[in-house]
Amino acid sequence: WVMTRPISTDLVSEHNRQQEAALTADYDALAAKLARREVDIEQLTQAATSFAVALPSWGVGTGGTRFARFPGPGEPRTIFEKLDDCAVIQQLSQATPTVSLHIPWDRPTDPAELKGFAHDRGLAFDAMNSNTFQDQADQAQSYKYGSLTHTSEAVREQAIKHNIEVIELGKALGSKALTVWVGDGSNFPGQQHFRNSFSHYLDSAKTIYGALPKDWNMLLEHKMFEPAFYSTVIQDWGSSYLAAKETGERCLSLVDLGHHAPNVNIEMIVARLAQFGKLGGFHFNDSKYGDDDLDSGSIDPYQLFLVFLELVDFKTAEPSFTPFYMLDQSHNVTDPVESLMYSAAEVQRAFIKASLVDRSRLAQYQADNDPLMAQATLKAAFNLDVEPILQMARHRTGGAIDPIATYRKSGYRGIVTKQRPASGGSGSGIV
Ligand code: PSV
Ligand code: MN
Repeated sequence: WVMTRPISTDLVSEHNRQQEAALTADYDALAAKLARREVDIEQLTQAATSFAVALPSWGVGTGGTRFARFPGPGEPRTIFEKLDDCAVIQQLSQATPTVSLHIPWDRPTDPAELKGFAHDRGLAFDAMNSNTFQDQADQAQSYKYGSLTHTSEAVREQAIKHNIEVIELGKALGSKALTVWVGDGSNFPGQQHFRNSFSHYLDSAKTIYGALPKDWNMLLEHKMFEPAFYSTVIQDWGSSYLAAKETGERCLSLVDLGHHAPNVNIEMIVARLAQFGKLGGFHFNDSKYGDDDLDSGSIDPYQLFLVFLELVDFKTAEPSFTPFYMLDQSHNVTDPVESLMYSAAEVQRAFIKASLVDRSRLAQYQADNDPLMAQATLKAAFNLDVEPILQMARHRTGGAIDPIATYRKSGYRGIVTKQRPASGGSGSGIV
């Protein structure tokens, strides 16, 4: 078996060779600096090498808003082309070995064939995402007024059936989780009976959970608002926690960073869910105002670092803790391949910085009630430039020291633009 690599390995090696001397110098300097803090750089580089975040299949196409979508050149038209783009991201970044599929957007006609196609490109499948927030051409019931929480049993049954079908597809693809996000809610006070709709959700979730394989997790994703603007059934981590707890042991909460009000202390939500065994996964992205789906770390890298501070801390306490990490972003003005490579590295960077926080000092400052030095301990890690660690991790695993420059040099986008004629659609559209 020989892995299909979309970018010429000679080109990657050549590009890396040109950067190697600078990387060695930077890496050695950082190693010395870390050694003075009694931190072993090799352990961090090892941690960076093992770090992985899943790619959203929907993220490799150009996204849009409800006002417009400006398609980029060479957009993938099929799930196979999407996987080709994901393979580029993985080859150069070495941090994204899995893909999170959205059904029906990426429904495979032959799951075994798709699994083989992914495997040939060094990819596997992460959590499966169901979709009951849109109507499909062939469906009997409409989701206009909800899906898993709808007042009509027939609609709820259709939505449940869809989720079970997604589990079946995921089993064939080697996935281990189902992520459920519903847009159910209301636009008018009085439109919906709050308790009844939540009860319907709990009943539906339990039925879906009944079809979940023993080694799978069900991940419930909350979102404050949109598409329903007055109330949303699973609007916050409290509702998510309650639903996960009612549904079953392997039903956990998933935190999408963009699904909270501005300024909310998301890292504390993370800590709460973790403490009570209900933190199951993440959709990483960044936001300025709402669910902006901006690139991870582009607006508030400190928040991302603080989230990882909790994750690293909890992992130390509970070594079996292995949440699902996924990117969930909409790339409206950039080449999605570039954004995803850059974002994966931003998440990885937050993880590495959080890993080098001096925990015993922090604990001492907390015990001594020394707020200034406690936050200075965090800043000492956050302010350090760990780029050489990320570069070295990529270099050692066959990736690119500078993924974006290598990708641009490869001319991949130009090549696929010739192979993939424009699909034409420039209307509005979510991803
Ligand atoms: C909803 O806004 C969401 O975050 C869910 O994860 C969906 O699956 C995804 O975005 C759809 O783009
Ligand atoms: Mn999401």
